[in-house]
Amino acid sequence: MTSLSPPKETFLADYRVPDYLIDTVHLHFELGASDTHVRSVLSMRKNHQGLGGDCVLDGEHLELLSVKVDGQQLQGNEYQRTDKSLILSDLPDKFELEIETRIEPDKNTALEGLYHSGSLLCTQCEAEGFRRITYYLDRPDVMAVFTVSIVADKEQWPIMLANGNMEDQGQFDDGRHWTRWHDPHPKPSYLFALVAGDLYRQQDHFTTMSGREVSLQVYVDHENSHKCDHALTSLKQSMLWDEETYGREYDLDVFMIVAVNDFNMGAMENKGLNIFNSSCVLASPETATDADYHRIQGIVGHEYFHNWSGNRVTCRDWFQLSLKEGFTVLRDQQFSAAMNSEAVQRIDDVNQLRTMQFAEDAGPMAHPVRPASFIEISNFYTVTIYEKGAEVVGMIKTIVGDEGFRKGTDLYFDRHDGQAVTTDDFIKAIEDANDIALGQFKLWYSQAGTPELKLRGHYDVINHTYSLHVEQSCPQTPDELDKQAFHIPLAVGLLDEQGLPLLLQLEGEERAYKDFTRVLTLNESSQTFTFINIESEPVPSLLRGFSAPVKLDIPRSNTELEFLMANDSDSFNRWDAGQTLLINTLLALVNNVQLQQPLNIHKGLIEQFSTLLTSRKMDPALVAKMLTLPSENYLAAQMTVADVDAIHAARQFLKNSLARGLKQEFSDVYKQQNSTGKYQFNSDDMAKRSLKNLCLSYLVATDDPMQTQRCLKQMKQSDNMTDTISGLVALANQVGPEGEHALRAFYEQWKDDRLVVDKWLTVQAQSSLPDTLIRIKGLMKHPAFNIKNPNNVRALIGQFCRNNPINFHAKDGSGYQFLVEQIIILNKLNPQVASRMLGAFNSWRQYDASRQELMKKALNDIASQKDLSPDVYEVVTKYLAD
Ligand code: 0A1
Ligand code: ZN
Repeated sequence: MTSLSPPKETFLADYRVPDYLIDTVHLHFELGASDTHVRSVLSMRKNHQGLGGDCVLDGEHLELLSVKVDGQQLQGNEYQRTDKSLILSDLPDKFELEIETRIEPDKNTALEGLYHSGSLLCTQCEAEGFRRITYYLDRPDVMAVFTVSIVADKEQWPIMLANGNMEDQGQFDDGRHWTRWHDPHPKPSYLFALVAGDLYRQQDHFTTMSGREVSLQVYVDHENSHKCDHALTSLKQSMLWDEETYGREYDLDVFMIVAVNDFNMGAMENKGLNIFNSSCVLASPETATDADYHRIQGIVGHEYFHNWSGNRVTCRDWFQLSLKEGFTVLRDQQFSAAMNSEAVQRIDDVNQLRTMQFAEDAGPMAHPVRPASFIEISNFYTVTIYEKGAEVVGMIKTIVGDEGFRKGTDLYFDRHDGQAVTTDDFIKAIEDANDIALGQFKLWYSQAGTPELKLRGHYDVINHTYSLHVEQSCPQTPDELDKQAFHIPLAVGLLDEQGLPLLLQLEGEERAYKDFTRVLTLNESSQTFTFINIESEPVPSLLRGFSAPVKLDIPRSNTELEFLMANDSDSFNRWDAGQTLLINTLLALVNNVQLQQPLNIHKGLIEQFSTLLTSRKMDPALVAKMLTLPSENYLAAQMTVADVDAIHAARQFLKNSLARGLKQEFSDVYKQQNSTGKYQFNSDDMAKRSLKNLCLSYLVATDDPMQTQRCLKQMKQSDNMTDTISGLVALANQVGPEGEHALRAFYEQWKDDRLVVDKWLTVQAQSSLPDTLIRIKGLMKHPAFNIKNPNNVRALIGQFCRNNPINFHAKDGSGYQFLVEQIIILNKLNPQVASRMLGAFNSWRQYDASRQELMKKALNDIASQKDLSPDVYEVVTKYLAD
């Protein structure tokens, strides 16, 4: 975990094929919580494409018990060992290597390799956790067929699972039992998984498109037996959707999902044995919100889709991580859109990209979708690899069209099944299937930074033409100063003064384009597109559906934004126009706060909101999205020097003004949308709840005591967590005894449900009330909190530092100091989680001089620690670099 000299950087340019290959692996586990014995038998051979060096096996935190080559025990002087490897020399071309190691799962707080979670034993091997189980060629381009046998005490661990199909099982006389699993599909070590414990199993089945029966099994703690239905439904939906949309069929007899309480990430796609953070799989109406249901559906889909995009076709090296992640995120986004609302899905995805990924791209950790180097690969499970990666694949889909994309992915899966490949191989398959060249497009993989488009329209009254002049640029990023022009698909439409779509015909074209939206190809730093036969000055609708992950610079009046908000046929752009209007309003208010001038908003905005609220035509979910104010973090990113206090004051002012100006409307809509039926997870009901609870949040902002009563009543009557938590959030952000009472009662009711208790922590961590940090420090000593549990850490520390700007950025630096203390503790316990928490300092250079000074000191305090993990070392040094 720790290192004294600076950890080593790994470069993509240094990639070499492996010197040895592994055909089959036989693993034998004798499980014990404090002492697990692992025997690994590898059939290996020299790779004639390799350079022919020694055989260097990766291994960390292992006690080596024995090494045998072709049955011959090696003496200590016949191999070399470092703290990270086992080196064998003078090997024959083909041999059997047998290694025995001992590991200590209950000392493993990093949660990589084999570890304890409650009474369960489970593994996490991506990216480099397998080397904590045994010595191995722990790299994704070494693919082998695994057979795994497990022996353990039957009473303590009645269920024992590994990848693939179960071949056999049996009992010993001494109370132990055994199982043997075989996975016929060659796989890299990062997809290995093992689980043992006393678990409840819920089963279902799925018949694949070729008629094969697959047993579906979800394993959870017994107390959660009533929370499996949604995951199983989501799994069946995913399997069917992937067959219908991508032609992908499942390939084993069984598909298992296991829920564990201690997990560094959301979930893991181990072949046939997905391991999930319990928060991403368990759901019941009383304990999970609509957002939880939605996230679970998406993550179950995501992990399932990896079976093809990641497992059958995997990554050659970790620089190619986005090959599987970007593509799989795109697939899960498409799936979620198909299961729910396409428009809402796009808005949520873009919102996340803009708030999180744009900030990453503009900060010290900026990296391309295919990075060129890393110190710790765990630091690269980022929004850039995942979300921007998905946008990049999405742009390819836009460029080649839906059919062309399907032809391309079919060829990709077909051509590379069973291989470990690169993003270049992916592009090549799309190019070959569509007979196009994507050479310039590949810059999206190698250049970091968010491109900016400067757009200027000009209407020529005499010639009836509308020309759009576009200049693209990309800001410098730490890794690279000069950027080349990207290939950017820019989807546009034009509206006439009634808001009706115009036919689109570019100069030189014989006839108008078939659709009212067309994709312009930007591939130079400066270009002009001239539309002809335009009878009067149009209003352009630009970057429809957010067709590329770029920022737009286009001067727009409030009137024009209001026009688009009301008329654009592209629902994403309607929302976006509304957001731009709100951002402009908020930034003007921020300015007035800073100048200590009176605050006011123009009447037109209230009228717009009123029209939206009372419109019966629009999907209530979309209305709710449009009425949601941009977050304080996103507003901060729009300022040259972020002023947290002014932003908070301005946003609060706008919220209160809208609340007071539209109190009656909010109240009416609240009542209208307040359905009394039993909870169901479906788009219509979710949409209603989202609008209703948005209205509630505005109503509470009127400071009318009646609204407090409304929250209490909602909490009391609610049969679902969505309504309950909305009431609680409103109360917890309000001064007065009701919030305290509600929090206490909520905890009493839910103290035995750890996922609900995490929500209780989050509500308090996000409270904008001034005593929040004191409260959080108190909560860290509460029995509900355990710093070794990543969900607890994220719910309390993570939410405070990332989603409570007004308190985290307190002028006295108390928020920063608090985070430093936690990172120092976490660095020793769980480096991955420590490094993620550090992310709260990503934008530290964006704040005023005195806050910058305080954050710099905080970062230096971390950097000066002895024994920094590579994870924290890499991020902190990048943050501090000039
Ligand atoms: N491949 C998983 C993400 C994941 C990555 C690393 C993990 O442990 C360090 C765990 C999960 C996914 O994309 O879902
Ligand atoms: Zn993934």
